[in-house]
Amino acid sequence: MADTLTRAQIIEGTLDATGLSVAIVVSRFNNFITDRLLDGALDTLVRSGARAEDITVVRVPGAFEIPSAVSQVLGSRNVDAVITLGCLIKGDTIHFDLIAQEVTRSIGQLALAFEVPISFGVLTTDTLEQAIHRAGSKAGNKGGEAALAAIEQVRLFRALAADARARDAADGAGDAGE
Ligand code: INI
Repeated sequence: MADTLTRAQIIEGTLDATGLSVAIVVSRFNNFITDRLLDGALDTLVRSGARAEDITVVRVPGAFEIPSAVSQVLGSRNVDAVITLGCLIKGDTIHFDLIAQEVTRSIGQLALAFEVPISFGVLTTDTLEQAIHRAGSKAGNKGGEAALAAIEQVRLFRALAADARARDAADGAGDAGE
């Protein structure tokens, strides 16, 4: 297995955000949590090489509004990636389940429909305590993780495109020799 992996072609993204322009769509609902997620995402982007001037923060009322805002951003701006941040905390009704499912599914669909990477930093937790743990304390900062995922996907997509071009060029050179 280890030997196969040594000889296999491995394509993966780096965590270099130099020169990238990124939109962050963040919801205000539970803003004491989403503000921390935003801090984590901004900090990670800048530490990874992005310029503050190349980051756009789009605020929406609640998690439910995130997918439609992502769609608008991608239709109107030239960005390399979109980071989505929100916080859904389970209540006593099925409201949470309905919104959580819809938001997750819609962001996934957008990620497939657009060629721009979209990362998922929407917390869906049973309790406020769990959300706090994921917004910069015990369980890290999911905003920062979503930023890293977005950067890596941009670099991966570019590496895949470069690999495809190199293989096309090699095929063309082979054809010319025939
Ligand atoms: N929005 C959230 O972002 N998190 C929640 O926990 C939440 N709860 O529990 O209701 C929530 N509801 C609002 C929703 O996202 C929409 O903004 C609202 O329904 C208006 O469309």
